[in-house]
Amino acid sequence: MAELSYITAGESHGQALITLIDGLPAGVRLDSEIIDGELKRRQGGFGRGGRMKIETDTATILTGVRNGVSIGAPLTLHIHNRDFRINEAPEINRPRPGHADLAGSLKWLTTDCRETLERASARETAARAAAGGVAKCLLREFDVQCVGFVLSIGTASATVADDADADTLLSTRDSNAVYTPDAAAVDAMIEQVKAAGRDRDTAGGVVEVRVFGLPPGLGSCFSARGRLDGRLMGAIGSIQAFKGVEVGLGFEATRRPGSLVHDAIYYDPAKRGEPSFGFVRKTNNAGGLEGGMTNGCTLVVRGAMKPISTLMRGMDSVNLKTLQPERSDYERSDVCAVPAASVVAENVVAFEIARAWLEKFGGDTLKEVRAAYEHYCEGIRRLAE
Ligand code: EPS
Repeated sequence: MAELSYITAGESHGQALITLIDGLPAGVRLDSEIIDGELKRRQGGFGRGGRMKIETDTATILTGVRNGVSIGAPLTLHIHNRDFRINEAPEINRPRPGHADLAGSLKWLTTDCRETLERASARETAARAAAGGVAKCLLREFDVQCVGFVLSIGTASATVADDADADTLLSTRDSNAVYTPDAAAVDAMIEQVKAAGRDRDTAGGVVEVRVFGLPPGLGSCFSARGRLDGRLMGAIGSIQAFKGVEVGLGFEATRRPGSLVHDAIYYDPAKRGEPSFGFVRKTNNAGGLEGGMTNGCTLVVRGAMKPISTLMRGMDSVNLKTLQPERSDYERSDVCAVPAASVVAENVVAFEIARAWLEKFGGDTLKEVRAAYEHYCEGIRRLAE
């Protein structure tokens, strides 16, 4: 039984994107509506550019499946690129500040940034969203729900209640073009994107992911690798253009005394049937993680996305062929991909949670995973007997 893992392959303007997932147990129903739903949402959001009008991302599951159900073998997903022109696309010699262009060209000893940017492009996040979609097919079996949304774009911020439930977040988030659960913040966020577009500039923002329904004890405090907070930070920090990650209160915790940071523990027998098993908190400043493990509260993690580095107005750069100062290259780009990035963040978090889930409850089949989970829950319920 392998650890749940995935790798992606594929270039922005290559033939296709591929996701290869290993370690998924047999017996998981792979729902195309879920996987393609993630892909569709990732393509949307106010601020996207011309490329998303060309592509219609859907995933074909090539291997590891029989009649729509996983068989436990490696799973391969294929997303076709309509804009497939990698061999004809022109050279890029004037690196865009903020993109992988310069560092990659030096690393791979070339003056053509395209050698690097084709793979560095955030197009790759479609393949990650597909991996997250598969993870969600597992997690829904246990009523675990991951909800990603936009918290801010530029200086426009949403206000989101700490105790909002998943359905409340989803209903507002899915009814506006910036994927935020605060209807009152939508116009201001859209205006931030429009203003950036008018300036031939780009806009960044903050996304948040909450995970509902997690039992305590996923992850481990016994090793650096086992700590789930580190893994989630790594997963979000590895998304293209992300420059910061917070769990729970995050950096705000440093400005408060411990008594106003840590979430006091109470026991409420009426809540024994909930993921907290009755060990309740009045606050969730820890964001559902203590000692690198889930604690039964909602998991809360945020990521900061810088503005996209392909600017219509360009920036000062250097031509790698002539070493003369020139403006950076521009072909086409999004003005803002923060809504799309909220979908990617939701999905990379879903995958990390699924991985941690299988570490604790793993088995060759979904049946065994379910039995291990139920056995564990029973163990917690009987702790104080
Ligand atoms: C990207 C550049 C743009 C974006 C792309 C990321 O693509 P193109 O160069 O084809 O216009 O649209 O994002 C996607 C294609 C996507 O699917 O999200 C970049 O350079 O990072």
